[in-house]
Amino acid sequence: MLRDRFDQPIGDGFVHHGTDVETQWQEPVPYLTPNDRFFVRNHTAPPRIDARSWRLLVSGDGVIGDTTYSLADLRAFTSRTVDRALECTGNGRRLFGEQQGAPRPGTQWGLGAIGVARWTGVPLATVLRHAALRDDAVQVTAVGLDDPYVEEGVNHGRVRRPLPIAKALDDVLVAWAMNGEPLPLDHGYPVRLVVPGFYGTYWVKHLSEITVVDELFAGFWMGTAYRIPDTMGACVPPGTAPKSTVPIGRFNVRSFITSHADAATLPLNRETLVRGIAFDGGAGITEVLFSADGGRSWRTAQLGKDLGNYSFREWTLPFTPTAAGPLEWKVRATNRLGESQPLEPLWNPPGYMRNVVETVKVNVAA
Ligand SMILES: Nc1nc2c(c(=O)[nH]1)N[C@H]1C(S)=C(S)[C@@H](COP(=O)(O)O)O[C@H]1N2
Ligand SMILES: [Mo]
Repeated sequence: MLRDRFDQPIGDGFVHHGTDVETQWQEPVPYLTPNDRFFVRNHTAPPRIDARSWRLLVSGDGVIGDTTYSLADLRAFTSRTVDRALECTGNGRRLFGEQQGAPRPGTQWGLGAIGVARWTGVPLATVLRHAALRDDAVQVTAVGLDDPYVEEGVNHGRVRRPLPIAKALDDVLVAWAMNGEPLPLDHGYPVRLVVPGFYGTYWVKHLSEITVVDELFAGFWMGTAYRIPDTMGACVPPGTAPKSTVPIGRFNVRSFITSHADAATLPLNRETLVRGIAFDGGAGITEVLFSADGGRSWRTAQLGKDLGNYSFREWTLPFTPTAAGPLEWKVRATNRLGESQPLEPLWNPPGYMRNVVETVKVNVAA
């Protein structure tokens, strides 16, 4: 259960991490993640907003004058409904500690800080053009209405995240519905951004203002938070202090085994169907390889139906163990751009954008 009132706690079916909750995989993984199973990342708490008096303000040097929109104004534009995955930048962070012996600070997510939902809203491009966008606009910053985020006594202000103008005009939605229902409190009621293929930090919830600027904004939310070493293309050994950083952007290619967890037991000489999901930042998954021997040999998994480049790509592989004892399973996906997953993790101080080939350790019963 997800709360629809403030006096209710978020219910069962989740792994709890303070103000955040993590999805527990169901088998088979549903095509769309139900609202009451969808992970939540709240820096503070959802604000109390009356949708009737709520307004979105579009302002800044990048537009000719300020414009405000009510929910009815937004709904009056031509809307779109799309299926898009939302992944937290820190998804899998706990595994840096568990699997690589290099724990990272922040929400200790397993692999459940991702879901796919059907979002309905108006293209941000429609709103920006209606608000008379100027040619020299370079960046669009969305601000949320939840309380300012305070970390170790430092007030970083309200959650906000600047988007490059090209992405803002491409496929971003100003959304009010999730899986056919009004946005739940914890998922951004009444309106949030949907930023296809980009990590969750860009998907600002409880939207209040969109500021369009003709100069780049830095500040905490862009200059400090959610950045990774610019060496992410190469392997950085744990503990390396990055010389310079770049903002995080598109989802990395990833794949998970969802049918079996660590310490699962399999019967000897009997076929087991191994299954899981793969996804990337929108290019589309073309291949999933599975290893039952810790990465020494690989077999090609069967890909499920292509449900669109921003949905999960299901994969399956029938496997018959022929000897008793422990096995190390690994899964590795590749996308249409030829991007794949590294065998060694690309380590970074905040534990972002994990996409190392994950390992599940199972046992074959004698
Ligand atoms: N206003 C607001 N927007 C926010 C956040 C937040 O704390 N406040 N968290 C961001 C982060 S880090 C993520 S991963 C996603 C999570 O969206 P969800 O809670 O709907 O799953 O929302 C983003 N938008
Ligand atoms: Mo996140």
